[in-house]
Amino acid sequence: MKFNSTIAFGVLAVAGFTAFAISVQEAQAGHACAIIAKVDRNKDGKIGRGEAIRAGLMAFKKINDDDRTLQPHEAATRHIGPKTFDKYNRIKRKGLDRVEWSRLVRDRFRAANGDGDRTLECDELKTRRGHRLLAVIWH
Ligand SMILES: [Ca+2]
Ligand SMILES: [Ca+2]
Ligand SMILES: [Ca+2]
Repeated sequence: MKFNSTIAFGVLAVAGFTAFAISVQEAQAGHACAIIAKVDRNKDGKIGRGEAIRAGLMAFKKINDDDRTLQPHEAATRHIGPKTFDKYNRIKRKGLDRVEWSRLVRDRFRAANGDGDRTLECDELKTRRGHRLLAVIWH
């Protein structure tokens, strides 16, 4: 009985991951700009750095288990490989904490902001770098 429920949980976990993967793919395919409506606190139709970091922290909460940091397998669901993980994980004995995660989000925001102004516009979210930001703020 216990064995069966373990399998059922595994199936649910995989189903959940697949559902997430599809939503990110959908976001990247044609609805990249849909995230703007979701995170645009000041209603200017663009994503500011603070808005991106706030959204990033909501994504953090979504993918984290009940501890305080992200382990590599949790971060991997957001296209963060071992090298990137290690680069941002300054305090090595734990996973990525909220401060370290926010640095990663901030750097991806900056990288995606091709025109160098203060905000991300819809077209900037459709680029490869935009997708990389999307992966860490989608929630
Ligand atoms: Ca905004
Ligand atoms: Ca965790
Ligand atoms: Ca911009």
